[in-house]
Amino acid sequence: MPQNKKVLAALLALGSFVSTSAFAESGKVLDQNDFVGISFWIISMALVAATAFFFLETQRVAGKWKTSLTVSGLVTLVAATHYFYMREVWIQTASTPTVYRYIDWLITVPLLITEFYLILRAIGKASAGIFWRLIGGTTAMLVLGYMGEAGYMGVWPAFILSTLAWFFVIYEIYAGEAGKMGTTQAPPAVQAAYKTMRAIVVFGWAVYPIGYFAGYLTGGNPADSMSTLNIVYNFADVVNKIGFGVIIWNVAVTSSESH
Ligand SMILES: *C/C=C(C)/C=C/C=C(C)/C=C/C1=C(C)CCCC1(C)C
Repeated sequence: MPQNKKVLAALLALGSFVSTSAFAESGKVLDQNDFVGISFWIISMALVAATAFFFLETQRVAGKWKTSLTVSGLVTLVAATHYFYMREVWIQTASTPTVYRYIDWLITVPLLITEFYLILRAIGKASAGIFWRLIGGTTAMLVLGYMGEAGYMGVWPAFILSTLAWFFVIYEIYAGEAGKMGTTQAPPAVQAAYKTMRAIVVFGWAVYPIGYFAGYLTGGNPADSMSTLNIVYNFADVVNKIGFGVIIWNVAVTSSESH
């Protein structure tokens, strides 16, 4: 069965990433009181499990849902790999792995936002404009966020401009062309999923600017601020990468079984 072989190959590739370590030769291990490090560890494993799950479940759903589920698995695969590195950076150096975090986001966020486009395409004729507005908005949001966190730009202006780009994306999925299509043309189960997914882009994604704010804009002790920033970002990734994928999995399975 070629389908099974493909899934198996993907899982083997995943397995080889599990041992990936940025600093294999240094002797430092996870400290039992390092709760930020522990959160990196737990989430990296949850992402591995979620990836295996999404890839395996592609076999169970109807053809038009397979791409959506595969993309969910790619998001958690890319994130898992980055989490192994981020975990090591944190454990070995106690510093914030900003560059890995943003490389991860720069790949996973466009993939996540593409899920809206894929869902709309599974139900009708979605225009390419929808796709490019979603990709453009999220990319601007992330580039500006990185410029703030990495010191290429003031932390406040980066925060404000990045938030505006996020609002632009929210506008598109609520009141723009995507929003209209997702809430009128789709069958009820898909409409429900679409609405939950866009609520995640508002409420789940809102956790990231809160993390940024806590990390850079409260004027608190830098070490504490960085611990809070990492815990908040890590928590947000569980909701927005694994939780988001589970919603897509649910609508894919429900809609496949009802045909
Ligand atoms: C899997 C990773 C996801 C879904 C990451 C999402 C990240 C954001 C929504 C970040 C947003 C930001 C702002 C709205 C303002 C401050 C800077 C950011 C980049 C943290």
